[in-house]
Amino acid sequence: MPDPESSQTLESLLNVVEKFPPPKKLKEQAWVKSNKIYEKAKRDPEGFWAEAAEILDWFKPWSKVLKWDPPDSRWFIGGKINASYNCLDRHVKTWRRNKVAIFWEGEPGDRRVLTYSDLYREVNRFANVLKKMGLKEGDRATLYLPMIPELPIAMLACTRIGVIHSVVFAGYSAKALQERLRNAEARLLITANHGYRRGKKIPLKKNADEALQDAPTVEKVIVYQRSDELTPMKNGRDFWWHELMQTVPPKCDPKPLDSETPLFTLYTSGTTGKPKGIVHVNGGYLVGTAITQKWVFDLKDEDVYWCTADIGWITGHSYIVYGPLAIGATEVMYEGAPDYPQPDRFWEIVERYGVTIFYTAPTAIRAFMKWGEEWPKKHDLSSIRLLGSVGEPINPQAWLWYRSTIGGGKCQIVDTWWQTETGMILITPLPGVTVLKPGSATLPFPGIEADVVDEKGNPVPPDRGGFLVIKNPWPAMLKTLYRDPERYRRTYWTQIPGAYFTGDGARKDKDGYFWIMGRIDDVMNVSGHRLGTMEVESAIVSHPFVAEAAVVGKPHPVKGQSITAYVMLRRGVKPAEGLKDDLKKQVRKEIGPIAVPDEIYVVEKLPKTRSGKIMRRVIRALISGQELGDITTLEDPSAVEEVRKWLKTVE
Ligand code: 7RM
Repeated sequence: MPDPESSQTLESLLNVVEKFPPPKKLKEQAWVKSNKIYEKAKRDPEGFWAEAAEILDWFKPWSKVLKWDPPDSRWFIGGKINASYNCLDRHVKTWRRNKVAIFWEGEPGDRRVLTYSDLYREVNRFANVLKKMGLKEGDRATLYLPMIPELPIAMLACTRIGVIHSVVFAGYSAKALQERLRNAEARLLITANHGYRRGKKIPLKKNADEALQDAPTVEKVIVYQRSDELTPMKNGRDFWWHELMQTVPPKCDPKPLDSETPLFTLYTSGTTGKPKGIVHVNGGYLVGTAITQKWVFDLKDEDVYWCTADIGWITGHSYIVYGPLAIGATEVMYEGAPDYPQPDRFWEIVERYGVTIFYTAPTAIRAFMKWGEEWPKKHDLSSIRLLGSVGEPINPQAWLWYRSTIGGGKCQIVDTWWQTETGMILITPLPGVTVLKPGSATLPFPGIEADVVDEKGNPVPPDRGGFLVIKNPWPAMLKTLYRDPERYRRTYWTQIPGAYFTGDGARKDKDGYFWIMGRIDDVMNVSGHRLGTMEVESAIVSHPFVAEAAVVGKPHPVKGQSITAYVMLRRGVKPAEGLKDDLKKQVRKEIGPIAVPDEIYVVEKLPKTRSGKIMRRVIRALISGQELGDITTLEDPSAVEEVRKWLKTVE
């Protein structure tokens, strides 16, 4: 078990910053006005979640809120529900039918506005397309699409008929897509001829063709035509989205699904080279995302909400697709990069649509700081009333800059801690209630019991580092890992007795506020992207010249972490000119551009423990310049010395 104290950051600094109580105006109109809700939820968590579940429309009410048989949870037992019905049908029956659901903007500047009725029509038809392709409840469809409205349309169409979607981030390579198609045993792949990123075309269909060379379960491919550019189509396998849409009837009834039927799988990085297929189900996930969307973002019908994440990650699933649409929100969706064509693209969008709630990642905020205030200053951002942060710890300096420069000094910031696995936000301020401390995700959401413990599961004293755990079940919790229940149990439920192990280190201050310190396992967080060190290592090792590799995350002022790789070559191989570039290419090919190391060092040997494990943690601590005081209790001190010596020979 790794030592959480080794990832302690900025502790003394964090203690001295100012506090920010909710302004009166915000408090008066907020959905949650009083902190009594915490008491209430604590007294009767199941009653609390039962009430929360009223936020949705159920075809059949559940008979029991929770059956908790650790590590297996069942929520809203016996209930029948449909996500697409909740996100669409129930809104088009009301005044919201012509309300804007999505203001969409493509990177090249194309724009589309979709009302709830528009989305409803597209989703109905596309659900019929899926049926026509022979898909039925329980089948898997993999979605490899850019940030275009067709992505949420395809997701909702899947949920309409009980098809389990598996979205693969469009920045992943053909190889990574192939691995995910194979693991999910997908019958259908939905993609586009290409996407756009920083003005360049990303050849999605070409990648898909490459992936499909060895993904035998995939029978058919649907291709959305993002531009006029054509792509080779394989007869009998590949179909154009727009052609299929013309061949099907306009209506498709939503299928009432059991609360516990899978809604989607989403792959995320863990501590081995093999990504984990996180499984979320219909009932609990939708309750958890809808209630947090409403309360954490204090989202009202009049708001224009914008979450800048990519739907390829969990943040986009929960807080672009299911959360906002379930509660009938109006939102912005943007396809491309924040600095294309210029570093004010986001602010131009905020101004154009009058965004009122803006949710982004610390890495983006630090990039904006670097680019300079002149870019946001060019635009009228006064519509913004609430800010959000997610994906990694936000340093107080970035927090304060975000509040003053983007929020005009008047906005609260919700720093939301959660994970792919948790499905919903678990540690967060409630904007009308919580006194903020810059850099702290503050307190567990009502009904959530989080703590900071040692490896035996005992709570550590205030202001001491430990493992962040969740002590009771919550509705949007993952159910299992796709086709690997044993890994599910082992990864999350055996490390700390009686609790869900998050993999994060944290401390709690005297007021009970949580300060998340980041991952304590072999998972990196690079520009808010979660990547396993072993995933990157196995990509590097797949190069024929490489014998072994050690990959570590190193603190980086903008990205949070950057990737450093130490590489040992096979016997007889000389480090030739261009080798490092080849290795970078290899990683790009195996995983995608997000995983390419910033630094690669060719070394003679790698420091290992006696049992043969690479001492990544010691390397990481030393290259981060961290205090090693506590590492020695868990690690052989001579190992630390050895790595220290070894590092000297490297750089
Ligand atoms: C939502 C998401 C999860 C990991 C998690 C943390 C880190 C996320 C925060 C944060 C500090 C936050 N899902 N993390 N949010 N750390 N403060 N507000 O990012 O599965 O991709 O990553 O991200 O380490 O374990 S994720």
